[in-house]
Amino acid sequence: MKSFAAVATLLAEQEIELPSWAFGNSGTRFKVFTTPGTPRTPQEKIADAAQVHKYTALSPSVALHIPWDKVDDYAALSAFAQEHGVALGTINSNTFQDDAYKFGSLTHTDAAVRQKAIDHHFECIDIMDATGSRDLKIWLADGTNYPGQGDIRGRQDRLQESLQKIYDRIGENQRLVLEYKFFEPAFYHTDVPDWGTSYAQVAALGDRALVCLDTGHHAPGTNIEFIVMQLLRLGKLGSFDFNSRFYADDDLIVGAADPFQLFRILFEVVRGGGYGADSGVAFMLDQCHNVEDKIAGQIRSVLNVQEMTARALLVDTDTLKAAQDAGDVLGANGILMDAFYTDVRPDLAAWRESRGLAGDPTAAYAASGYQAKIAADRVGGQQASWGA
Ligand code: LRH
Ligand code: MN
Ligand code: MN
Repeated sequence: MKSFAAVATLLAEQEIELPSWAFGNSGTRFKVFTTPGTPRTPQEKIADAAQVHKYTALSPSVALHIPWDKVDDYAALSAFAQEHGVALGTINSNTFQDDAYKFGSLTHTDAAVRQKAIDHHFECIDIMDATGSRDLKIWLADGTNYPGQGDIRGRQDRLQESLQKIYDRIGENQRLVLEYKFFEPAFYHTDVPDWGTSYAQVAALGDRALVCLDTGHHAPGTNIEFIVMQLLRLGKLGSFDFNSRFYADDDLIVGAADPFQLFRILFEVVRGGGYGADSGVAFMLDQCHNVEDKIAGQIRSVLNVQEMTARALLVDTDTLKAAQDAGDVLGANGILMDAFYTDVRPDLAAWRESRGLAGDPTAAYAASGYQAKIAADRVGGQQASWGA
């Protein structure tokens, strides 16, 4: 196995974008519990996200969701973020909450509805220009509930046409990432259900169109690291929405349900050249904290990603390759498992301290009094417009 010291410089490159909506109240269709101190404005969400970065040095940017984070002046919002030590990142479009989109958005049979959805993306691109954001992330709720309800081929063709118009509008240094999800809210078919469809759609657009992989958007038992490998191999992995799930799109804390899966994913990311500042693969969280404290939940999340990244980096790839080539099945498996079973927490704590951070970010945040202060200051916090 490699030594922790040998991988520490790579760890310093890690950046994990936080979703603004993780800081709002969220829940299920059964109940949304409120949390004291919940942000009331996009500015307060950004201020909370900045706390996560302050204690972990892992999350220098915050993703916005439009219109959930609608403001009058995005350049001013960007300046506000900078003052708090973070930048504004990915802009997420939202075509899943208007009545107009009941039967689809970019795939709709009515050209006027499609244009409304395209115009919303143009507005998102204008926001990106004001905030300096690189990525436009598109997730579509489009789909049908019953066989025969829609012409699934026609919908795919209209999707391509709509995406092309959006892609043509993004700037030279901007990218479009298309997220897939196997079901929900549509249950019979979804227009972008899997990586293959997302790949086919973005490949037809051009180099700056890529796939976004949300770890919670696969059927149980799916080998997600295989998809990671394939997309990296094809040069089309643009970004991750990290979270974890037991059943469907649970949006639980990444690495909480299955840290081994997160390790396997990160191992393939590293293997495929998807790790590091220049890799072009953006790490993001896409989570909700329904019953736990949100800022502490985000701190736990980025630390989970960091821990599994460190373990993935520890794998002795030369020895692994030799074992693989020699047909040493158990030897190869053992090399991977050695790295996975290594508790990197003490090394990470010491390394943080060497960089002027608290060894235990969770404890440092808890001791700061920030949570009590926002609970006292903020009354009537915002509900994230997103249930389960
Ligand atoms: C859809 C999704 C998508 C949305 C977010 C709130 O399930 O993963 O990324 O933008 O949740
Ligand atoms: Mn997502
Ligand atoms: Mn999701």
